[in-house]
Amino acid sequence: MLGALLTALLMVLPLAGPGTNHAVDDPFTSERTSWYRDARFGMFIHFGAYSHLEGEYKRSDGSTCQDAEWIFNKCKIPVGEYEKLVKNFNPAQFDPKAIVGTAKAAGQKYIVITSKHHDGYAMWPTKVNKWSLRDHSSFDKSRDVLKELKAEADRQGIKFGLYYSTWDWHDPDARSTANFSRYKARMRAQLVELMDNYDPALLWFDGDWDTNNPANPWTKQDGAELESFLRSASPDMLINNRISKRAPGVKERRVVDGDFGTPEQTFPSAPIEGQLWESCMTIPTKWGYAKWDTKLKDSKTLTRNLIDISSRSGNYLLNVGPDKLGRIPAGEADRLRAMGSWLGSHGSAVYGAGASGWVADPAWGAVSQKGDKVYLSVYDWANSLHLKVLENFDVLSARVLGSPQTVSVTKAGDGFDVKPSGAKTNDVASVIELTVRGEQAAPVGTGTGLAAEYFPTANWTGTPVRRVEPSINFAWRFDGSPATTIGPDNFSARWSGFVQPRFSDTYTFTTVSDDLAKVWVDGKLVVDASAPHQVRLDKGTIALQAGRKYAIKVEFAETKGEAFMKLNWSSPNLSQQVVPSEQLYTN
Ligand code: FHN
Repeated sequence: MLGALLTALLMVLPLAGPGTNHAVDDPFTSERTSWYRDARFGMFIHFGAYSHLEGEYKRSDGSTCQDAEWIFNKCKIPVGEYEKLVKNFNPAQFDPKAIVGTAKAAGQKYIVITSKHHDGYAMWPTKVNKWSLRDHSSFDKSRDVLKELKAEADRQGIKFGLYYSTWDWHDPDARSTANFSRYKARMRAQLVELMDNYDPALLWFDGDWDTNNPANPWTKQDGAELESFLRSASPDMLINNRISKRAPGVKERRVVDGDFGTPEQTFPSAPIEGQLWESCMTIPTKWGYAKWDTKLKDSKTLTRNLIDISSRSGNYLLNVGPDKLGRIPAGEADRLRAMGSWLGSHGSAVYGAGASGWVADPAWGAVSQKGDKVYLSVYDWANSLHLKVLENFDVLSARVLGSPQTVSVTKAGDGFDVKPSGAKTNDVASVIELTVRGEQAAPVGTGTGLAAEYFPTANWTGTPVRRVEPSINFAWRFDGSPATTIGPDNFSARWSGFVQPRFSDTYTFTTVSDDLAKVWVDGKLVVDASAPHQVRLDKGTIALQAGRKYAIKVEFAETKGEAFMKLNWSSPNLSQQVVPSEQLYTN
């Protein structure tokens, strides 16, 4: 929670500069992100001034234009007319208990509600302007829907997050390069209000694309500065990757911005390399409420989406669009309750579970793993299900969740044949839980990190700054560098020592780098990203024996602009993480 004095200080104190590393921890393993990685399922809520129009705008010539949360823009509503329409917005039936209750019934563990969408309308009593539910509506002026929802979410044990669009169609300074700093100051002040008043566990930024409809002067540097400010203001808060800015014509987002990636209306076929991820999706076709938007995804599809997503170590942020009175549409609530019903008896296959490196994705469903449990979520039931294995492990026992039927598991070809004795238990997915035993990990290492040399040139020359570096996890961005005596451009680094795996596995080493990087393990060049590049992932593999120490040398150079360097590793027994200090030794 931010105090006014701290806010004022943070808004003027330099939050960066030489010697700053903006990477705060490893989101794959940090305590800060653990609730999020376990949650797997959240409720997105698109609720704003646009909800009042119910997806339809009748033009003066009698024609009708349809959209939802984009209606102001897509239907080219004159700003004065949009303001006039919104003046009648009165979500009197907004009921935080009902909304949080629906999320609970769905099995959703966190909520992310739009505090300000692209139309710039604030859903809280902002002091920054009068374009808000408090000051520009017919709603009860004593109410604060975000405060009510936050209080109810806290009461019911659900994390509370806020969506905020950096792109703003209503504030004229937001599309003016000349006055953009005034808009940024207002944005910063609003974000401080949101942190001070609602203490969000997560900020979900949006509007990061390049456009001139209207112009969006936000830059990657703005995003970097804002992320740095937010990290200082609220260190435990999670931030998504849309805080940055995508380059013109670029659809993909980078894995170096925020804590998690945000594929939308889709999800990947495997875990995203280099960053946590969360798929956001609608139940009908639109995010905001539209009375004509009546083609909803069925609950089986939605539940299987969740199962598939969590089996790839992702989260599912499923959206509801409350109507103009503030009510979740019945069709959306019904589907959420059906999902919650499945989760009620099968949730162990989702919550805290993730991708298993031990088995291949099966055709008959999805496989997730949590510790010594492997969950087979079966969509196409059969009396024999083949499981292709990628890593040797033993199956100690097997059972069908919610059924007394027996299950036999026998080695067969490239894996196991899993034979349930009875019928499926659920039309959405029946779950077979295997209790398994894999390779015993070697004891946790006693390492403290690698010997680091930081050079004031881009070619490893000059007098280096030397220290023991716990891990290679750096986001120097535009202004930071490895030491206060080294500038933000034209520097290089060498880390050397030994790496000690805990499993006998084929390890994948992955660098996330800008500009260049090379990694040698046991004398082998495993990663060669030596051509200067923008932010990029590069990887290579090498077989390693548990407990042994292998020589490792990593080189990095930054010429100009942004600088990032991260060394991750993974194996069939180890989901991706920054190579931790306890497995790194200077000698
Ligand atoms: O333009 C927005 C859209 O209205 C909605 O908020 C989605 C949700 O992820 N984000 C943007 C489109 O990518």
